[in-house]
Amino acid sequence: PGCVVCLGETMAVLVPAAPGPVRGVRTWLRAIGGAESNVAVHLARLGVRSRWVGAVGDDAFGGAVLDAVGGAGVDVGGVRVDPDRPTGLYVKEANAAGSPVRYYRRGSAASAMGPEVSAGLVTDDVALVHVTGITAALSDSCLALLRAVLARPRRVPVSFDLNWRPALWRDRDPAVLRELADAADVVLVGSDEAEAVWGTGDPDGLRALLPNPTTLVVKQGARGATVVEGGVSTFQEGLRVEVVEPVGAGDAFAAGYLAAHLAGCAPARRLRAGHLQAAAALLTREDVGEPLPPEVTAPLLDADPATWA
Ligand code: KDG
Repeated sequence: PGCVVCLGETMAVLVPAAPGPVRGVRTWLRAIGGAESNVAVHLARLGVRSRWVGAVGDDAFGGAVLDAVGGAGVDVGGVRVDPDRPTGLYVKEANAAGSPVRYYRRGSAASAMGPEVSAGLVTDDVALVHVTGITAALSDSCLALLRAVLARPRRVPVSFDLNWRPALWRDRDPAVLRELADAADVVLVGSDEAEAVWGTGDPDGLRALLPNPTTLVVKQGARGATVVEGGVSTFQEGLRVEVVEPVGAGDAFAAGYLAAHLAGCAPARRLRAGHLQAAAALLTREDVGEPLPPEVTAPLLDADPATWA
């Protein structure tokens, strides 16, 4: 299959070296995180070619982001290095309950991206463009960029993950998220976040709100997830894991799901592939943790990922 382009902001992340309230922490683990580049990293690990497009500052955190994402095998050749604005940063209090986050990203390099970034985004080798609702909240120019991508000038399909981040929407109107989601081909949403933004997390209710996407994927927490496609709903249970830290699990799910989607798999298999990636992410305090070993994953999928098609 072709390459997946993941477009969005990636930041440096500070996580307490030992769990505890942020105020008292003096020793930090510096990781990196960005919903879209997390998806790109997981895709690369699954053997799917991926490219991350975003912007970082000409600073040490930007360098660390490029090292980490590029080092994972993702093409970072299209990332803009902005000499005038910093790389975004966020701090998360890593705990299993929900990890409150604090962002330091206003005026970041990525927030200055605009529709000009969409020109040249889709080259001939691109099979899918992946975006998320986070980008819509970063700035007016980022919202315009998202709209330009969803207008699909090159007709390449777009997947959209809602990724509701209330802290980013305090002075913006989230109503735009419905328009953006409804313009995509594949929409991924969590039932809890959909409930918060749209008042329903139920797959049928969401289908009524978003009639246009070919595929709607609703993640229903620990219970499992449902694909609604062509009027048919397919539910698949999740895997039971002892959650260490949940941030990043949705991105891992998206990557597993999209890899199986690109391989032409049926809905149940796509959902299983998503659950498997999510389980690995739930077991780590970083946004993108180490992959689960094949002896764990292969029996869960009934087959080696290399033979998915
Ligand atoms: O999905 C995980 C992301 O939320 C995290 O890596 C950081 O992109 C991020 C954000 O904006 O919250």
